[in-house]
Amino acid sequence: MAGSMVYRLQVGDVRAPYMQAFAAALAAAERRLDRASYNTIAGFHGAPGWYCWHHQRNPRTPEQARLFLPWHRAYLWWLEQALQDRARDLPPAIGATDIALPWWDWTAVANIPAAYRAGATGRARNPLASTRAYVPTARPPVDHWTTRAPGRAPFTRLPTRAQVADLLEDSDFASFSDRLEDFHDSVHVWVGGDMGTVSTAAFDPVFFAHHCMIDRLWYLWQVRWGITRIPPSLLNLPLSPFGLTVRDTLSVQRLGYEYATRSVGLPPSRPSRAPSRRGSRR
Ligand SMILES: [Cu+2]
Repeated sequence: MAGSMVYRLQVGDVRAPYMQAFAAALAAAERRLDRASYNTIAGFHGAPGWYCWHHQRNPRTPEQARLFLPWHRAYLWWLEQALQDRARDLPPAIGATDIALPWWDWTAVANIPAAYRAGATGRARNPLASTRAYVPTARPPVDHWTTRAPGRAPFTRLPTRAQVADLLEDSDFASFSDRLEDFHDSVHVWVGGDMGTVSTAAFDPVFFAHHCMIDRLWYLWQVRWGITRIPPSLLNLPLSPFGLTVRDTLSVQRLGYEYATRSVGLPPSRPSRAPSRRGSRR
């Protein structure tokens, strides 16, 4: 339910209750035609909204580039809220389960997660496998079912666990953000198809599982280094169109979600440096 705390979990079997609830809410959002529709929200990132801060149509100053993590955190939160609003459209048995975005740990699962592949549900259409990207006002107009070409881009590899562990040692926000953005880019290119193009990447539902992993890595970094370790000049910058500022995105608990710090896939943070989880909440 909107307003309560949800736990974001690793992408699991599509028959797991939390995955079913997520997929059902996503399918309900895909069916809508209004501002709460998946198509509208997907359109914020590239075509037709172009709100995303990491593409060339924005005059990219170094400062704006560092909005990469806060902007996408706000974006994920926006979709998660919209999906939680869909709970009331679902059968009670499914709608009673917390709806949260799952994350794809590409350091552990070096493939599109099974739940996001066609046929995973045994039904005619898996809402996580593909969605219809429809932007008639774009030039050229966009109207197709999203596709992928995983692993086919030459010279592109998914980031490794060792690379991510090394990255989390980087205490400088700007450097951490830029390095994480580079890893993020390679996953987009590795998935290919729509994910490889800024204009339509967010229409592919796996976009949000990928970005949830990116957001989780920022969260793990924050647990280790503290949530106030960010340039003060960024704090009051707006994150359009979400009505949030960078400051509003620093605490995931304030946004109504949590990641388990001991989730698989990453080594635990070093006890000598890690602030306690409670201590990092302010
Ligand atoms: Cu991205």
